[in-house]
Amino acid sequence: MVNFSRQLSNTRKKFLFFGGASRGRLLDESIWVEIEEALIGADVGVGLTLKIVENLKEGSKKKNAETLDDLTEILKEQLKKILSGHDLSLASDGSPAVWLLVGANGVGKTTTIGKLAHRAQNGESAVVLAAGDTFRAAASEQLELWAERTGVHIVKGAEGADPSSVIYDATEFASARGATLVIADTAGRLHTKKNLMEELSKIQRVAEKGSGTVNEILLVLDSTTGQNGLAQASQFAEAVDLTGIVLTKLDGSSKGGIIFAIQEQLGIPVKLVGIGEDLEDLVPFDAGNFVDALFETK
Ligand SMILES: Nc1nc2c(ncn2[C@@H]2O[C@H](COP(=O)(O)OP(=O)(O)O)[C@@H](O)[C@H]2O)c(=O)[nH]1
Ligand SMILES: [Mg+2]
Repeated sequence: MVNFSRQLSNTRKKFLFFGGASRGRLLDESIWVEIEEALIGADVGVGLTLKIVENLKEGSKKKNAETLDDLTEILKEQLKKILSGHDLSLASDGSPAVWLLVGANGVGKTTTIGKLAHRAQNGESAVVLAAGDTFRAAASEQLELWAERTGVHIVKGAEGADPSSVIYDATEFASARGATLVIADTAGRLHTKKNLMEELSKIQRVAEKGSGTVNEILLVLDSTTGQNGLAQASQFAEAVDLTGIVLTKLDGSSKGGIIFAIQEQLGIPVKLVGIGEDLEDLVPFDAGNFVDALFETK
């Protein structure tokens, strides 16, 4: 279990207002504006921040909060409630579950698939990778390297092939071999390109024509992009039934606060967090550890 302490060292700087010298500060009228500024500055988002501050005002009365420190404890409870970790699901009948990874270019989709294959291999599931990024030949070669490193099968198509059919083929291949999980790569796409977003809905439909069921559609978001991630997430959520977010590159990011805005505004849980470039650097999201690490004072 990762405690997020090291990975959040940059994001934590945005939450410094709540720690350090002013911790014992007595509550006064001006503190609410300062809290507002601190949360907005930490990428929590304007709408959610206003809501949080309202709740904090109420909570501070109920609990007779006297200092900033007292408020911070109430705030941490609120933030933990907003986030809640969720497991990734497999099909209950042993037929192949399909996990689709979608997102913009360079956010970490292919790397995350390698890490997921590694985790699944260590667990119960027999895995097949589907090289659904047929846009560039280099993309399936990159996925093939991950397949070799993790020792799982991969199904590829020719460059320019229909990604739907590659993913369909992978589910049939998995089914024939009794594999329980297909993890499918897709080409990176801009959330503003309508036809590419429609292609995603097609992939979802076709993947379910055979023996597979799409159990997870995971939007991969680069945590260093901050508020733009929210715009991406809402567009992707319109095109496909997102089941979760993978927040990558949290190591080094200072904009991890975006996680609250996504969860609150879209109701899509953050399921996994990428914390580096190696196989082991993907961890299940744990709200308690995450929030505690944000407010850690050394
Ligand atoms: N530091 C860090 N780098 C990552 C993480 N996930 C992916 N990357 C890097 O981000 C770059 C793009 O990753 P890639 O998987 O090719 O992105 P894709 O275009 O979405 O498939 C690569 O250099 C990865 O090593 C992460 O969690 N932390
Ligand atoms: Mg890729």
